[in-house]
Amino acid sequence: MILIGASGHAKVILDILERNNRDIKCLVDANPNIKQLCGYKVEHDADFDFTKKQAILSIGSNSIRKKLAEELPCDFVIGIHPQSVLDSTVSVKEGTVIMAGVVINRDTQVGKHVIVNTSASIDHDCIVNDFVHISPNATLCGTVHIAEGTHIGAGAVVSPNIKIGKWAIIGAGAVVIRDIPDFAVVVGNPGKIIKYTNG
Ligand code: JB2
Repeated sequence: MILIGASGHAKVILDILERNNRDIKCLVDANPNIKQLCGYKVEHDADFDFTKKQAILSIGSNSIRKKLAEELPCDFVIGIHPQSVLDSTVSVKEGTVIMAGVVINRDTQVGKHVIVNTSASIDHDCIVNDFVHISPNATLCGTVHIAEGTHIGAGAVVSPNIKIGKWAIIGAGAVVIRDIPDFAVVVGNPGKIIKYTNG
């Protein structure tokens, strides 16, 4: 299989794949100056045939992952660290990665090309949509819904039953106690909207 993107996020995913004994052929990066990562060869988009390659998009940007997922003719696969704990009822779609120390509880649904980063905690009945990033140590309490493309910052806490719109950004350490609309940027405790992104 291959990883698309050869920088910091790829290093963490390489560790997951090695622990799962996956056969990693190479990484592929847009930057022709990157020749290798962690001892693996790095190929480049311009002269690489992506067709039917088993792949994970190892790029932290939610919008770039969405663009490449729609463009590239790969077979996207899931990466789950063996030291994560997922209830047997949890569903996870293609391209998603689950890092070390993550706990996901009963009846939660995780979409495609999601990053559930190191030691994040997602309680029961949550819905985490496509291209979301839940950063390290973030906490989603029960029945939280996160719409497409939203970034939950490191250590943020989202109270039970909260709905967060699409392509929002929740700052590191924020505590979200009210529903958040699409494209909002939220910081602080209690979390307040300081501006809106362009999507
Ligand atoms: O179209 C593309 C493309 N666009 C960007 N095709 C390919 N094959 N590669 C692409 N890239 C590559 O993704 C860039 O050239 C770059 O090497 C890589 C993105 O690396 P960056 O250093 O921006 O960060 P990252 O995505 O590895 O990690 C970020 O997100 C993680 C979740 C960082 O913020 C990390 O700290 C974070 N843990």
